[in-house]
Amino acid sequence: MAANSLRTDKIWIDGALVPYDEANVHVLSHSLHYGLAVFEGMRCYKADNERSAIFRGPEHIRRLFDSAHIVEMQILFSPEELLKACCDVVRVNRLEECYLRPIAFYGEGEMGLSARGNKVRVAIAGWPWGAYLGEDGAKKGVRLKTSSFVRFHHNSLMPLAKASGHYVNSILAGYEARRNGYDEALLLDVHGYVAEGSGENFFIVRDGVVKTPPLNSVLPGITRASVMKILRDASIEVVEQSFSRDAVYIADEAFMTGTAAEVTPVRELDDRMIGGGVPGPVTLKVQEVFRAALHGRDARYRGWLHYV
Ligand code: PPE
Repeated sequence: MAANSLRTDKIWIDGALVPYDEANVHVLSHSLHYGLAVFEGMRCYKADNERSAIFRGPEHIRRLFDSAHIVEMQILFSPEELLKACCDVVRVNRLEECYLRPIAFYGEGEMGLSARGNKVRVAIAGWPWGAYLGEDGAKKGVRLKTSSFVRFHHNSLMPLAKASGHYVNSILAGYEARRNGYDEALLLDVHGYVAEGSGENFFIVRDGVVKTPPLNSVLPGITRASVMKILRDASIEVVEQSFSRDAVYIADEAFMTGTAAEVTPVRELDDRMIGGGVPGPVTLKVQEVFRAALHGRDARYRGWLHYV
C-alpha cells in the first residue's frame, strides 16, 4: 500500500469526529457517480503568538454555502457549526499547520440524474500539505503551458461554485501540462482570454499595473481577493480585465494565487521567459506581505485570522 500522507487521528463527518479508518462512504454514493459535490480548501497556520488560525475561515465557509446554493444542494449544518468543526479537526489532530478540506456530497439511496432524495453529507478532514507547486516553484517561479483544454463556459458549469465535477477540466489540463514537462497549465476561457491555472488564479504585472481576469470564468479565489487588497493597500493599481496570452508573454511579472499555491511566481509561459525570468519586485512584495498576513505579523490583516 502506498504511504498515506493524509492519515490523521480523526475526521469530522456528519456532526461527529470519527477515527480516520471509519470515515468511509458507500460506493453507491450519488456524488461519486456524477461529481455533484461542493468543497473547500483552506489552510491553517501557526501565528507568531503560537496559536493556530484558519486563514479567512468564514469566507471559505461562505463560499461553500454559495457553491451549494448554486448547485441547489442544501447543507443541513449552519456555517457556524462547520467553522467550529474545522477548528475541532485542527485541535483534535494537533495539526497546528495544515490544509483543511470540507466537502458536502450526496449519500446513497437513489441513483440517476433526477434523484433528489439522497442525504447531503458533510465531511471535514485536515492534513499537512507543503508547497503546492514545489518549494523551488514557490521561490524561483513556475513554468506554465497554455492548455489545449478550455475553461468551461459559465452556462455549462458555473465557475463561481467550487464543485467537484469542475475539477475534471482542471485535472486533465494539469495532466497534459505536467506530462509535457511544465509545472502547471494556464487555461483560456471560451473567448480565448486567459482564465486561470488548474487550481490557481492568475495575475500579470506590466509598468506597475497589476491585471487579473474578471470573475466570468474563474473561481472567486479568496487568495485572489486577499492579494488584491494587499496590492491596493500598497497603492499598487489592480484591474480586473481580460487579456490574451501574448499579454502574458510581454508582462514584466506574473504570479498565481491559491490556498494551496499561496503566491507562486510564474517565470515562463509557452517557453517565453516573463520579464527577467525571476520573481519581480511586485511579486516578491505580495509574497512577503501575504506571508506576514498568514502568520499574524501584519496588524492590518489580523482580522483575516480565525483562531482555532
Ligand atoms: N481557481 C481554481 C480552479 C482553484 O481550484 C483554486 C483553489 C483557486 C482558483 C484559488 O482559490 P483560493 O484557494 O480561494 O484562493 N484551488 C484549490 C486546489 C487544491 C487542490 O489541488 O485540491 C486550493 O488551492 O485549495
